[in-house]
Parts: sequence; C-alpha cells; structure tokens
Amino acid sequence: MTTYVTTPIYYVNAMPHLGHAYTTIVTDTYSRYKRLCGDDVRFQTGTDEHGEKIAEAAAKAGETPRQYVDRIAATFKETWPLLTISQDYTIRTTDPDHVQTVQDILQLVHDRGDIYFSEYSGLYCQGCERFLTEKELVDGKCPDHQVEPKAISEQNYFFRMSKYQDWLIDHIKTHPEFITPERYRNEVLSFLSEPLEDLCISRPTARLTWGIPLPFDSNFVTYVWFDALINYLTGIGYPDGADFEKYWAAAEHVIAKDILKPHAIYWPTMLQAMGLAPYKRLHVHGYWNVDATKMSKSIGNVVRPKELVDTYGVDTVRYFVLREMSFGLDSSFSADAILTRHNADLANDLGNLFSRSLTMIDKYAQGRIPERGTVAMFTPDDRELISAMASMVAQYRECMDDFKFHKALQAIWEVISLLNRYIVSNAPWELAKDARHEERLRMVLCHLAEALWMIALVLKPIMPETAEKMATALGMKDAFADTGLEAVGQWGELPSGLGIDKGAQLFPRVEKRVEVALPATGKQQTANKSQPGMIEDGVLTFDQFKAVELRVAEIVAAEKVAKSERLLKLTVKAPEERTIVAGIALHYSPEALIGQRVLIVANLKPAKLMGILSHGMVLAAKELQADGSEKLVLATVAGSIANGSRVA
Ligand code: ME8
Repeated sequence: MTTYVTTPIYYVNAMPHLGHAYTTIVTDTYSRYKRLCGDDVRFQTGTDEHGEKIAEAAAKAGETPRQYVDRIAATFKETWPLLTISQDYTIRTTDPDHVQTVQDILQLVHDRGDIYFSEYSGLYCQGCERFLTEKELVDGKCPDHQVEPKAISEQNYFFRMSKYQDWLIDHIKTHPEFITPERYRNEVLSFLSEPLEDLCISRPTARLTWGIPLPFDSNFVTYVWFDALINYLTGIGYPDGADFEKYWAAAEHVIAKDILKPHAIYWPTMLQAMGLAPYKRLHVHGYWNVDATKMSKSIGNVVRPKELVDTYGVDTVRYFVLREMSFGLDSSFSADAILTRHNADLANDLGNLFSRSLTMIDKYAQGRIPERGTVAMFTPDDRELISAMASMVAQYRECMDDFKFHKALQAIWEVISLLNRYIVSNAPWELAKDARHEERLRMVLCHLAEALWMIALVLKPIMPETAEKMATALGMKDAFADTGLEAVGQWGELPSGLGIDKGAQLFPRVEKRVEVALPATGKQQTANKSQPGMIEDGVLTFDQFKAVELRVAEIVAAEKVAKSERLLKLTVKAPEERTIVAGIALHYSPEALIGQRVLIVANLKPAKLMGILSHGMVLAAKELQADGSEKLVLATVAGSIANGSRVA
C-alpha cells in the first residue's frame, strides 16, 4: 500500500504557532503510523510564499519579499525537527519547479477552455486571500479575521468552476470518506446546494507583483489559491515523475476548517479541469483557541511550540495535542491542562508503570527478561491482559485510520491502567518471598515486559522518542526500527535473557506551568492570566488552601465494595454520618478500620465509584517501595479531639 499525506503549506507572514504545530504533528503521526503498518509513505509539508499579505509583511519588515520569505520559511523549517517531524519533502511555492508547474497547469486549463477573462466585483478578505459571499460575513466582518472585507471591482481571469459543480456533488455523495469528519462533508454539500460561482484566479500586476505571472498574459499574476493548491502536485513531480505515478492516487490532505472551501471545492474542480483524479481523502480539524478566539498570527494570541517543548519535552507536546483535541472539534489551549496531562498521564501512569516494572525485573530476575512459562500456566489475569492487548490494538488501528487520535490514546491508557492493576493483584514482591512461586513470578515479569514492548510499538507514531527509549531500556533497541504493528498482541515474541536498563526515566515531573506568549500590544490572554481558583506554578495562596475543608472523622463501619479489589465503603462521623469510598482495600482490612480517627477532605464534589456516591476523601500517604510495591498509610489523629474538628 502507498500513502501520500500533506499538511497545508503555511503562509510565511508570521512565525509558526501551536495551530501549525498541531496539523503538522497530526500528519506526522499518521505518516509514522502508516509506516508502522508497512506502507510506502510520502509526507509533504511546506510554505506558501506569494500574495498580497506576504508582500505587505515584507514591506513592514523593511525587507524585499525574497529576503522576507527566505527568513520566515527558514523558521518553519527549523521548527519541524524540534517536534520530530519526519517529512519527506518540504516545498516552497517560490521554488522554480513549482513556478513552472503552476504555469504549465494554467496554460493547460486555459487551452482546454476553462479559463476566461471578465469583470468582477466582490468583497475580498485579505486574510483568507479570497472573495467572501455576503452569507459568510458575521456583522459585516470576516469571522476568522475580524475585518471588513474590501469591495473590489476589476478585470480578471476566471476559472470555470461552476461547470464542475454537479460532478463534485455527485463525487462527494458517492464517496463518503472523501471529506471527514462528516460535519464538514455536510457543510460542503450544503454550500454546494446553491449555485457555484466561477473562481477569480488572477491579480493585475498593477496591484500585485509578488506572484507567478500568467503564461498567457504577463499583465497578471495568479491568484493565491491556484498557486498554492498545486503544491500537492509539484512536490511529487507532476506530470510525469515516478513519484507522481506512485503516490497521487493515494493523496490525503490534512487541514483546519479555515481552508475547507479551497480544499473541498476549488481543488477537486481544478483537478477535474486538468483531467486528474481527485485526491482520496480530506481530513478537517477544528481550531486551537485561546480565550474562545482562534489562535492566529494576525491576532497575535499565539502559543509557540518551542516554549512548550523546552518545558515539557517534545513527546509531551505531541501527546497533549493529540489527546486533548477531538479531531474535527475546537479545543482551548490551557497551560494547566498540559501540566496535568504531563504529570498525571505521562509521569504518573506511564512513567511509573515503566520504572516500577523495570525495577522489579532488575530485582527479581537479575535485570534480564526472564524465561517465560507455558500457556497452561496462564491465570485469568494473564488471559484478561492478553485479550485486552488484542482489543486495544484493533481499536488503535481503527482510530488511527480514522484520525481519532484521542480515542487511540484512550485505548492505550486503558491497557496502562490494567497493567497497574495486574501488578497489584499479582504482587511480585509477595511471589518473590516463596521459592514455590518462582515460575509464576517469572511469568508475571515476562508479561509485564512484553506488554510494555507492545505499548512502545503502538506509541511509536505518537511519541517516537519515548517509544525508542522504552524499547532500548527493554533491550530491544535493534529490533525496534524494523518491528511493525503485527507484533502487537503476539505473546511470546520477546526474547528472554535481554538485559534491561532499570534506570531509564521517561517523564520527569514538571512543577511549573509554561506561560503563554502574549501579543506585543494585545490584551492579557486568559491562558496566561491568574484566574480565581487556578493554581500557579504549584503554589497555593492561603485563600486557596483555606478553601479545602479538612476534618477529623471517625470510621464507624467499613465493608468491601463488590467486584473491586481496591475499594472499601466507609461510614464516617464528621460529626454527621457520611459515606466515603476509599481505595485502601489492599492495605487495610475492613475490621482493622473501625474506630480509627482519620483526616478527610469534607468539601470535595461527590463522585460515584462503582455505583456508590462518595462524599469526600480519606487522606493517606503513599510510598513506592524498592520491590515495586506501594505502601499506603492512613493519616490519623493521635490526640483526643471531637469528630468533625476542622484541620488547618
Ligand atoms: O491558510 N488551530 O496558511 P496558514 C488549528 N497558505 N490549526 C491552525 C490554527 C489554529 N488556531 N491556525 C493555523 C493558509 N492552523 C494557506 C494554505 S494550502 C494549499 C494553503 C493551521 O498559514 C491549520 O492547518 O493560514 C490551518 O488550516 C493552517 O494552519 C492555515 O495556515
């Protein structure tokens, strides 16, 4: 199978921000996933360097357009390695071969009779670099750029786009996967239910010189979209390169909804006019917002990817954007959300599981992956783990193919939780105490190592550096590059005897959240503002601390929660009676708790655990032991004091 996947080519009127990083990370993840599936993949990104707004930005910077585009295009190119982007080709619309291809195509479509000269008046948005219809305006302004479009009337060349309207409607209707998610397909079909106008494709050189001259009239340059969209063909050697032959039929474009119309309407009709098949799929995502406004270089409310990478490391940034945004919907950037994802999902769930497992292999198996036992020795726990891994990889494939990255990650994190439970219920530190359990201990450790190896493989497209670190620590560095997805779910493939590196640490905790860069003259943005209730840099104000209601409570009843190994249902007096569900069953028997006076958080929002509404939380201290187990001790009060007394 072949895959050809592209990002938009970004305008070089300002530096890259998180929005550009997101599209590029998504496209990179998809390319790496397809490579992991064994596909022959071509991945292209690039920069869009002609047009009015670029010429204006250059003038503002006191540079010639050529100097300016060279400088900004370089900042885009330099950003991609920071995000471990693995593009095969980076195109620039000022590349001579692109200029030639655009001119050849213009000539071809002109010769075929689909380009004509006429007069046009309309409302032009420079931010979008296209004419907008009255219907698209909100309060007379472009909703994306918050500016009133300019009324322009001039003679220009036009592409006979209307001619292809019926064909396009039919193509979209007969190819449900052509535009996804479905909401964007519906949006395009609804737009196409009205008559389509022809597309203005030129600008007089009297008004704009920074563009590609029309081959049939040197008084005009091409309109920006006719130039930009063709990059997807130039990059693979259209019309007769071997790559064009190989990849065009497999083309998939990734964009945000701001450029849906050019990609879903202009581009397929242009391709049709050239006599080419349309691309295979268009994947459309929503906006990263700050304070409910689209993050945008023209507004200036941007988050720079480099600042996030410097604080959290590249894989946290990749994980965060893929996990936090449901592909297709908008998402709000929050400095707290990335800090929490880093510490909770990565440092805690995955990082601790990994270091805990390596510590135990080091201690109980002399630092080598142990010999496995036979299938006959499998317990229900083992079978649950094996079947969970198989359903995870099936779900992962489906979600990755459909650009549902957040769901693919959810599926992986469910297996991570299961593995944490597998450790607790098999308690290797207990097995190690009795020589009769030696075989079982080896099997448990071996299953942990195998499961982590499989997790490294599924994480490879998403967090390439972390995945490699995991494989290396498991002694599988050499096999890592060549092992594909088929290995996930194949138990018994991890060779025994490999030396592990117990010191590998995946995600050091981060205590300080990153500040969001502000526009030079703009107002303070919410994500950077200290909001009531928001904890900054891990430091509580006195008022924030006072808001937590800690009280002394006496446990008067305790029982196990059905179908849960970890939970106990407690009845406490503080001084009124309340139910609290606590995850302490592996550490305390219900009987041992009666009469104990503990500390609780009394004003926590009630939450349901295994169907039981819990009104608060019991405080306990947790300590990770050298043998990989966890020790948990309840916080109790020693002196005599009334139930319900406030702790401060
Ligand atoms: O439109 N949230 O370039 P551009 C999510 N040159 N994604 C965002 C975003 C945000 N807040 N802001 C930008 C152009 N993007 C044309 C494209 S293609 C033939 C020509 C991402 O620099 C997203 O991918 O304005 C969006 O579609 C693209 O950057 C627009 O980049």
